[in-house]
Amino acid sequence: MAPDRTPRLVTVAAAQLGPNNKDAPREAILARLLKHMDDAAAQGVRLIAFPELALTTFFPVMLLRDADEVAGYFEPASASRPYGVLETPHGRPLVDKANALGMDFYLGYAERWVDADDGTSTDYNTTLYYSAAAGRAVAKYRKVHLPGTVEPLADPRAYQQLEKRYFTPGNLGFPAFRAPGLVEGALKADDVGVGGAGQGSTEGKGDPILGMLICNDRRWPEAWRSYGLQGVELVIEGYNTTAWAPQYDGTPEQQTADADFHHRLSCQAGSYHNAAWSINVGKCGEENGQWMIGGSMIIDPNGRVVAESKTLDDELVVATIDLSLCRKGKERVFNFEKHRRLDQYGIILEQVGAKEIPLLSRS
Ligand code: ING
Repeated sequence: MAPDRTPRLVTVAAAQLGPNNKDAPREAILARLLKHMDDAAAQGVRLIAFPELALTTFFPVMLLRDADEVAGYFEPASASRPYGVLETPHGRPLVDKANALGMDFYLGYAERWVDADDGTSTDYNTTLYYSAAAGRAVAKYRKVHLPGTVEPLADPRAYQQLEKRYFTPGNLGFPAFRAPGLVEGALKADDVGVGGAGQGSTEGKGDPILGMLICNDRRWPEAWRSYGLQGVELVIEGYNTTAWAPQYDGTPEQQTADADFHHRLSCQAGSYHNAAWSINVGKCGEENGQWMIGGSMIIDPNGRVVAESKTLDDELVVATIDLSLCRKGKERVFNFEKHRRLDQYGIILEQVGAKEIPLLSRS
């Protein structure tokens, strides 16, 4: 019997941002996000993705010693208000707009989680997914792979990357989730008989399975595969990626070309290796005197770029994606159940860093 390839169409958008310079008022940044949502709605978009740390400047490039100044970049969160950002003056308008337009959104922000019991706080580089159909945020992800250093590089000319200084590595794992209300006729748990129809008969028929990554995560295949093993159909990833830095070798042009290439390679490979669509959306351009790459892209489950940005500024990249195109890869080349060999992969979980194998002897 021919596999079911009924189209499961969703119109989505990568809402690329140009620079959020340090002195940019929160209101001005928020206005750009809201404009993106209005422009997206005019094109029938149902799901919009904003970059990593979309609400502020990418402050990890700066060595900030004033605790109050650092605190100003973070959004409140706690067990009683896990999505506190959505209740702030720069978050609530996004919810109101999403509800008015019937549009879901992925939003990157700096999260300060306060423990209700002992009052201690932990800082994460976080994203949330807001579902217009559910009328609430339905998922949170905290960036697992933090690049850069805790202490600033000594070279005064160096561009800093201090995410390990400001954030704690994510502790939520890679939790895939389903987004309701995006595809017609999605199968629900209630529709499956008490005995539960065989797994195969429900695969690729439910509400879309989504996964969230943040920036550097895209360079780690383990992150994508963790979602692939949950049946992910769409990975959303926002980023702020330095185009070049004076401390690295190569001209700014050469470094930027490499940064663009490695960005595209990582995203296309992640989508292809897990037979999933991806929305990859950057904050870019010259922010606080440092250049960040653009290259916001929507990539299909075959690894092909179906839409991409052309500028280094605010730019909406829109595509209507068919989630049923994931099925071929998931049922053939990347049918994990058929082809993966857990008994041979032990080293991947047993070892953190690379350990060179022994030297050859002279004899
Ligand atoms: N930025 C960069 C990124 O992974 C980086 C850091 C750039 C690491 C290039 C390695 C090479 O895109 C963030 N914010 O992770």
